[in-house]
Amino acid sequence: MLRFETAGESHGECLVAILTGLPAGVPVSLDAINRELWRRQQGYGRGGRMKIETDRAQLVSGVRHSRTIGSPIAILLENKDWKNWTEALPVEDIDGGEDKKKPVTRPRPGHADLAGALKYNFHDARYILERASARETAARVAAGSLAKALLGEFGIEILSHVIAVGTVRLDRPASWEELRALSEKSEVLLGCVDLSVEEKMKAVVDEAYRTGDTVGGVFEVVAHNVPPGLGSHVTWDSRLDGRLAQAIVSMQAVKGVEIGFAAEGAANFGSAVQDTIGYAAGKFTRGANRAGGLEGGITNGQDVLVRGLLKPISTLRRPLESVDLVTREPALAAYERSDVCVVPAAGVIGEAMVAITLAQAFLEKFGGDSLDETRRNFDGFLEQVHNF
Ligand code: EPS
Repeated sequence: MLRFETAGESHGECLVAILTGLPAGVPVSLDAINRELWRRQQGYGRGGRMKIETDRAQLVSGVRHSRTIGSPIAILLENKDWKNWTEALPVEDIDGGEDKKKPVTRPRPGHADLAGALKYNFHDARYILERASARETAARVAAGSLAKALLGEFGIEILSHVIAVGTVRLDRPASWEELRALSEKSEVLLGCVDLSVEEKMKAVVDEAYRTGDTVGGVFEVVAHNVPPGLGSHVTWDSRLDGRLAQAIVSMQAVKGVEIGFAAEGAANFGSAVQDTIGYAAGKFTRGANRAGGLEGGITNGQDVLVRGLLKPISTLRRPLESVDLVTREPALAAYERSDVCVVPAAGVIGEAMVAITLAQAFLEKFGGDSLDETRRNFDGFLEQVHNF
């Protein structure tokens, strides 16, 4: 079973990702992991923190001579900002340390501050926000890049793009070639495949900057060349659509998920929504891919399409009304610095979450302690489908 965990706080020493269950023999490239980490840090609308951090993966176990060896893979990511927080967030309490703390007592509406403070019984939301912060997603992306490495061995690729920022929306499908070109860019604006739409998205972010506000949007993750047969209809928790939904909504600031053209489907008659089935040249064909590559919770061989709906970041330069946790007096919510728009970064994180979830389903189906064994099982199944 492929399992992963992350640890680490936003202004602590480092982030940690542990991935267990990858077969031995998967090729691993540090450059490829670091490229994914770089992609996550990009996008118009990022705040001051991204100027401090340059995320680089340090692999401390599970990979030797550029291949996995089957043991748990531990990845460390340094928080460069930690040097500014050593006195505010020490591991051990120190004499006179009280003055050095940076308590957050004015919870931000929309952040985990208040709910977390109530739950964990802190009158300082600092202890909550440090872990709730989307900084944690750097560790997810590092783990996801290893899941991508496994899937890549079987021709499966996963990319993303931005389809909406605020009310500006890309109203046409993006081709796989466009997504690939986007992923290879050395400068990222808003991650939209259409430059004229991207300019309009930029204007929305500029307006948010001007007014001390923030803006959300929608990203789409596409998994390409996915074999049929991942996931299952037989139990509620083996349905892959549900598992992908959990993976995406677990991301900070994501409040909704859509598989395929769900919203459009809900507004139309069945005859216009289902993907018709044909047969040509010894293969089943489909009239469209409105189902987003999943039927009955099982991949059907079409591209898997998953969208995440991201609310605007909850830390606002022009803060909203709140109440002080200690005095209980009305107060404006805390603000130090923040991102204004993170939709392109969320797309990259979404890729990681989809990659991990697909890799889990892939290994459930094909298993194998070594890549060779996994490949034999995979090839055998493809042959069975071919001869169906
Ligand atoms: C975040 C607040 C900001 C973001 C951070 C998420 O950090 P800081 O409080 O240090 O300014 O930059 O995102 C990241 C650090 C990152 O790597 O994506 C929050 O509160 O969620």
